Amino acid sequence: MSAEEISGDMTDGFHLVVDALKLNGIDTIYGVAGIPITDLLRLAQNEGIRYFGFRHEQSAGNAAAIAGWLTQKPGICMTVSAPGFLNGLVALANATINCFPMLLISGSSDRAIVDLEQGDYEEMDQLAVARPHCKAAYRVNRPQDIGTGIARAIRAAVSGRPGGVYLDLTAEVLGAALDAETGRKSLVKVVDPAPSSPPAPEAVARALDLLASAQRPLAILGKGAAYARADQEVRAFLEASGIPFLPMSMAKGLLPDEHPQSAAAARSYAIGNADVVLLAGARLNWLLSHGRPPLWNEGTKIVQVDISPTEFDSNRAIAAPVVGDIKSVFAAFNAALKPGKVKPSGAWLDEIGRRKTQNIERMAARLNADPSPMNFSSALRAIRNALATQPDVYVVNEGANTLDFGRNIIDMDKPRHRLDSGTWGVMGIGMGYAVGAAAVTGKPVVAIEGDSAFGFSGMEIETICRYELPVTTIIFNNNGVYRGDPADRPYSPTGLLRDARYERIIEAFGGAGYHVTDTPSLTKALTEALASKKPALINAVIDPTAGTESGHIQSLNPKSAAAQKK
Ligand SMILES: Cc1ncc(C[n+]2csc(CCOP(=O)(O)OP(=O)(O)O)c2C)c(N)n1
Ligand SMILES: [Mg+2]
Repeated sequence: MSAEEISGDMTDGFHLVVDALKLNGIDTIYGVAGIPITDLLRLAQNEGIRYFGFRHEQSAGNAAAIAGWLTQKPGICMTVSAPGFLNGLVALANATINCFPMLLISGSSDRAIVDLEQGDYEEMDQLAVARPHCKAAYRVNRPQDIGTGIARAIRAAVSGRPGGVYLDLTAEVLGAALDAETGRKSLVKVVDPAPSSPPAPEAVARALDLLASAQRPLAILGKGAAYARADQEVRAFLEASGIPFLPMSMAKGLLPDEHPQSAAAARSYAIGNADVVLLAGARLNWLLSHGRPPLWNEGTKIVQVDISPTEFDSNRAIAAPVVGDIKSVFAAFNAALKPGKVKPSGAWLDEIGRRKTQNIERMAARLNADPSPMNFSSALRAIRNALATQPDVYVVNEGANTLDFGRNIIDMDKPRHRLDSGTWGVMGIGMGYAVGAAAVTGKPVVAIEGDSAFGFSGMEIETICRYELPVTTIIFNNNGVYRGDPADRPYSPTGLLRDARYERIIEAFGGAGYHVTDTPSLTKALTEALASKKPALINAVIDPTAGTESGHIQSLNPKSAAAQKK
């Protein structure tokens, strides 16, 4: 059937889904077409919703997830049943672990057949599979429930701690008819989908008292703080109190990296020696060494601001928990902060400053070197130079060494402009995030990709070219995962094809390809690509011996206890 050919007094599942999405301000869908959602996608497009069709559902899901993080509206990914759903599920799980609001909406096969395992086309109990991997999962079984199903899914994704939500739409429901009036009445416009959650005054007082008692306070800002769009409130509090801060990776730019209170260049010293840490929208997970020694001091007291109370005491005791949304909490902090009440000691600020200068000088020597072939530092310096005058550019970054060096070397000036592998350190987000960011911001995107990382979503270069998005992909081509094959070990588990000409991939789709082997050419290619506002791919040849195993997290590789006992 064609979804448009229905008589005036009747509607159907296809129309109700589109009407419900539009009613709730959803204007973009990312997906891959097929049974049973093809007509749904066509109809959505006819009704003015933008549709981005991908080459793989994981990338469509990643685009939706990052769109959600950038807009505070759930990003929508639509897929076909079983295999398409499973491909999208990785992105849904990744969105959930990163607290990005996203909806994975998948068509599903005939429930009567699926539930009796009678072997339907793309048979799978998708709801059961999805449930452990997302924040909430729902199935709509009747057309008159579509409005409620979408409303619940939207609210679950964006309220409280944001996350991924799965919505199962059976083929039967999509095709089912309903009289138009009943259909209209069944739609739900979600009122205040992410209600603010102001903190309790006593929690605010406890937090400020603890910070006031500190000689050596430190703030750690997570991507939850960036998501909250509390840019002014957070900055005002940190500047009024003078507390030095560290941004987690995707919180870079919440305050500019150049800000004098940034302690990023003295990270270990600052964490290890703080007496009170203000943790805002960041979790004490592996990325912060669980808040434990040796990085952390046992005696450090922690103020934790989080939307989710179950986060407190997750890894160590929290002295001053503050439940609430970051914007409301920092507004309350600002209102309650008396001038001079919180005051880091001069010695603490001086020591952080001294170590920052020392570390920056040490890094400068590495950054200013110009080895041939390029290494991570020199190539990133070339990129940094090209980006220096372009603070609007969104930076996507994945890989191991490419990610770790990239995080340290590429400064961010604006909030929510750095999009990377996140909580899981996952590979494969690159091209999906690039498309999602370009789609919702209309701004240029530069994706800095390890050659292995790029491979996970590389076919989406065609998607980028098809939609003519202003995305420049830079591949750090060191012939492998972490580094190239050693000469005496071809086909090593970490090796990739030597000297691959990745730039020719984009040329196949009409984009601009560059092959660069030195830093001036890299800066020039990137500057040219950004000026063109068109799809480009720069194959940057990096010394295959430059990377280290696992980048900066080598210590997480298991070591054989047996070998150590020898
Ligand atoms: C989905 C997924 N699969 C595998 C990994 C393991 N892994 C971590 S980094 C990485 C690739 C690193 O190589 P590359 O992207 O080329 O970066 P480089 O260190 O060479 O700069 C891989 C495969 C992962 N993090 N995520
Ligand atoms: Mg590599």
